[in-house]
Amino acid sequence: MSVEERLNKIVDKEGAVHLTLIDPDSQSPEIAGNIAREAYNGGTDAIMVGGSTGATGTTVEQTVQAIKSACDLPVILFPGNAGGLAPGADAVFFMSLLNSRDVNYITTNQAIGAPIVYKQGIEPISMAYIIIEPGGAAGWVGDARLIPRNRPKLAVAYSLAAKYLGMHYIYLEAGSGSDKPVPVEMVAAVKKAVGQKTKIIVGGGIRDGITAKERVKAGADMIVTGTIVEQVNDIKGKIEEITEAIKS
Ligand code: 1GP
Repeated sequence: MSVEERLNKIVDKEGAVHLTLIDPDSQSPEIAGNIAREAYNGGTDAIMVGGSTGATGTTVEQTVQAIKSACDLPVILFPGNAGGLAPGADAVFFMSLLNSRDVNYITTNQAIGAPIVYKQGIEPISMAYIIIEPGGAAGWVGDARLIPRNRPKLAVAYSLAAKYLGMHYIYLEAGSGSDKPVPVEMVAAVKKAVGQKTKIIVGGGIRDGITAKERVKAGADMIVTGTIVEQVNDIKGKIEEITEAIKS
């Protein structure tokens, strides 16, 4: 079964998927492996590996290896650019930052990265990346024309464009460590427009079960959390709080 099929099956069966994001630039591969194991014990469904800065080459490769040996979860690359690709992962979110002003983040890194993905035999999962205010480092690095938080219609417009372009997943990103997660009204409007088949991922600034659950109730199929695993001592307990809140 492909990683995409596996994730979609979890959405069907359990109501939502939880993804733990590990930035290889934030800790040693060994600690990344420990975080992944704890998140696995807390019920997370897959590990994403990536970051906007410093997550390239051997740093990514060694982190992927450490996570693979620490737990039995799929590892999905979440590259900031083509340099974030590395062998050993199960899949890659093959994404285009649709609301970027910079063609590098819309199609050029994708063209540079595609032959690498092909050669390494990593499963590409087609994804639109849409950055919402405040946008964090990803918004700045990706030169995104940030979608205002009070303009759900603009998020819907980009999301429908993503669907019509054939993308399977749509990631609504508020930015890592954001003080404001993507508004519930925006998630609901996007889900209503794109329907069941296109999966909505929501991340950025989600730190507790209630915030995650509200977004799943609004229509998010997958929730990403990253920063919290770097902040709490009880990683398993924190991830459990979120997975228990979002799964039916
Ligand atoms: C960032 O959406 C992810 O790309 C996760 O955000 O670090 O705020 O959980 P946090």
